[in-house]
Amino acid sequence: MAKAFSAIVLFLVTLEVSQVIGAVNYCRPIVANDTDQIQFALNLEFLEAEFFLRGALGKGLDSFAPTFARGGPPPVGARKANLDPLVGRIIEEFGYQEVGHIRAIITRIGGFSRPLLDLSPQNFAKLFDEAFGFTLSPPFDPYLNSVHYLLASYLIPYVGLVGYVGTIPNLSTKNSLSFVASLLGVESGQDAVIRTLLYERGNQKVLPYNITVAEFTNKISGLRNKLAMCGNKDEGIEVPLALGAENRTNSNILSADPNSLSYARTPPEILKIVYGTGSEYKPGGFYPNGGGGNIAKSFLRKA
Ligand SMILES: *[C@@H]1O[C@H](CO)[C@@H](O)[C@H](O)[C@H]1NC(C)=O
Ligand SMILES: *[C@@H]1O[C@H](CO)[C@@H](O)[C@H](O)[C@H]1NC(C)=O
Ligand SMILES: *[C@@H]1O[C@H](CO)[C@@H](O)[C@H](O)[C@H]1NC(C)=O
Ligand SMILES: CC(=O)N[C@H]1CO[C@H](CO)[C@@H](O)[C@@H]1O
Repeated sequence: MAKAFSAIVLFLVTLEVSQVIGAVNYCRPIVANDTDQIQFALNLEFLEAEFFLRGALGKGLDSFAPTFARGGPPPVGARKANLDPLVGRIIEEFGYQEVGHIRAIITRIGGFSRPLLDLSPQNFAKLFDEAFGFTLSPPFDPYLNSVHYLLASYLIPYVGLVGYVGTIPNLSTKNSLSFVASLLGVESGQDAVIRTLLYERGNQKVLPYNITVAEFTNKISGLRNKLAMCGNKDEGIEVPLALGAENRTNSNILSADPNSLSYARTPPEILKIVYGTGSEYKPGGFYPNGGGGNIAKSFLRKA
């Protein structure tokens, strides 16, 4: 009797949770044409361009390509980061690469206004607190030094990379395929460089916290998996053997599946992560007002 009762309660609770989460959980590709799918990536390219350019140089997209934002508001909260010369040079180059990606997307298929981006230390601090499940003290500041900035950067190109991997099988023309493949190539290179720089520092403490760089990456990856709700597609730089390449190594400089193939994410999964809300219908995080383009907007309309 008690058993049956708790089974019913469990059923009701499960029902309630699944209604809150939404009946459809998109771990499968969505239906959208090539234009909309490629344009979706512009959301992440804007985010990366602004974070990298402003972090390295203290000025953003509008200083290099004023028309690309199409009148969208400037990001809030970004600052020049206190980077060492090597990291500064690398991030500056990444920033220019994102300007190129934005140009390529808007000249080939057209763009949309830059969405409002929140690059404030408070927004990063909130995400990092969520990743750890407690409040870091003092609050995490992405602009404090190279290690902090690299950890903040760990958050971003990887999401672009898995997004491009997810987009490719669903594209219909050869032109689109070759274009997205070329964007993916550079995006994955950026992610690899960031992860390598972090791996070199893997066992260092991220001062002033008593937590290593490797633990930070594991927590951030864990948060992204949790927000996206589609299983393990994201791994830190040091992992148990069972997650390492061929089960033979704890190093995990590249995050990949058991056959060392890149993980893929759908647009809804990506929105769940970059909104920081676990819901593609509920903007927040880096995009306080939500993303641009037909795909992101279609979810906002249904919110
Ligand atoms: C792609 O779909 C959108 C609607 O989501 C439509 O406005 C646009 O015209 C379509 N583009 C092409 C090239 O079919
Ligand atoms: C830092 O953490 C380690 C274990 O992760 C612990 O042994 C050590 O006591 C901690 N140090 C401080 C100052 O809290
Ligand atoms: C690695 O271990 C997992 C289980 O943890 C297993 O599924 C997989 O086949 C193993 N891979 C190799 C190459 O042995
Ligand atoms: C445009 C396109 O190819 N859309 C397909 C993406 O993938 C889903 C699921 O496999 C299909 O239903 C769409 O038709």
